[in-house]
Amino acid sequence: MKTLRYNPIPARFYKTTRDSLAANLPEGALVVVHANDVYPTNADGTMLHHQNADLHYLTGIDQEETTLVMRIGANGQHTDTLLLRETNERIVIWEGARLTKQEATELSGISDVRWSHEYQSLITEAMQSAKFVYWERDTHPRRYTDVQTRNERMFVAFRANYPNAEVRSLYPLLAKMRLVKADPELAQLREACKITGEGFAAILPHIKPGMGEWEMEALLSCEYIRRRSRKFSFLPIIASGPDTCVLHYISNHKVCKDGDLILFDIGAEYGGYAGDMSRTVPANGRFSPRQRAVYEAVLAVHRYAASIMLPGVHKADYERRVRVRMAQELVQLGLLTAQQVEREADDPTCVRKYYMHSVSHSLGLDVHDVCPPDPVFAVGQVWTIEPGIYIPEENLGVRIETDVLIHPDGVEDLIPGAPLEVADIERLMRGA
Ligand SMILES: [Mn+2]
Repeated sequence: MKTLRYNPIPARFYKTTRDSLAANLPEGALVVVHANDVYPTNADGTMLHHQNADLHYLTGIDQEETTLVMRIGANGQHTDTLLLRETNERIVIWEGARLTKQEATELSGISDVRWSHEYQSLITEAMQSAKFVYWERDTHPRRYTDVQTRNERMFVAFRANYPNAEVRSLYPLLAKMRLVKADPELAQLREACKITGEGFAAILPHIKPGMGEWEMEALLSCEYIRRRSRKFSFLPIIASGPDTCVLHYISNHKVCKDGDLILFDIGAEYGGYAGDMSRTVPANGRFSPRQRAVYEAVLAVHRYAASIMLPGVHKADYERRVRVRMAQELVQLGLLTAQQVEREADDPTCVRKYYMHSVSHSLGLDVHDVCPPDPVFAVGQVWTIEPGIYIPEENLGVRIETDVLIHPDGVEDLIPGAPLEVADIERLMRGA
């Protein structure tokens, strides 16, 4: 068996995901899902390969130039073929061994594994009986990019050969399936969250005024990778002082000062699954009265959000109720007036001046995991809870984010290893 940095999910899980997908597709459907490309940088340089999440979800194969082809028969029967980059001695010497057919079968549960040069003949053969084509095409509503993925590129070539094929989107089905996490996925997510929280707690005693944000990034990277994470699950935000109000600050280039807050929005990846956590701490280890007041306000909203995230609740209504609660806190802090809030008591959109994002997103293989357009909370879903208050005129921003699993009677914090309370943060920063 191939050894990996992470403990892989057993192959029977991937067989189950393919069975569920097939059960929701009509007879005569052809499913095609490609790996992501290895993206170029300059000259002969490349970026680290990041697998297509749907391919990972259906096969567990974390390797470039991989393709899953599924042919759906009657009553959810399906014939699956995995195409792999053919390995050779030169690849072994320069890049390290790629999966053998045997290893790919052990990881994915697919017995029919071929080399990728058979791709065209396989598609040609499959199209003789296919009635519908379900091609993996990322149609995430907030996706914006000029770069063509391998799935898109292969689709363009396919379209040229089969201009009349009836092509349908896989995205709605897979988004619905991926929203609810199975037990083996929860094990990976728990590990990603554990690494995320424990690694952060480990660096807290070392933070002090005069430290570069990049030094904190370096310490975190060390704590994550030594716990068998491959990398940050997204570009880490380590923002001090005025940049606590910049939502996606990632340059991490400043030195933090005495009296600054430092906002961390960070996560470790484990086995392809993402942790995502935010904590805001005082550079000198003690919150000022104003910093503390804002922190306690965000924490109160966080607690409220966690208390109303229950199975059956519509996410849109949950977001609205959190805005109502946030408005109370912003009035308390003197940032909004009671009159402003009263005018739109049911949904005080005036909170957007200081709280401009939503409170929760789904979490899984992707940090902002795929999700149907109007989700309803249900058991087995994993969401972030991340309210924030940002006051640029005071150089003061606070975000508190945990990842939670929904149970029948409420949510479970998947990152219990990182402090939430002011007293716990101050104690850990004293090294006590
Ligand atoms: Mn998040």
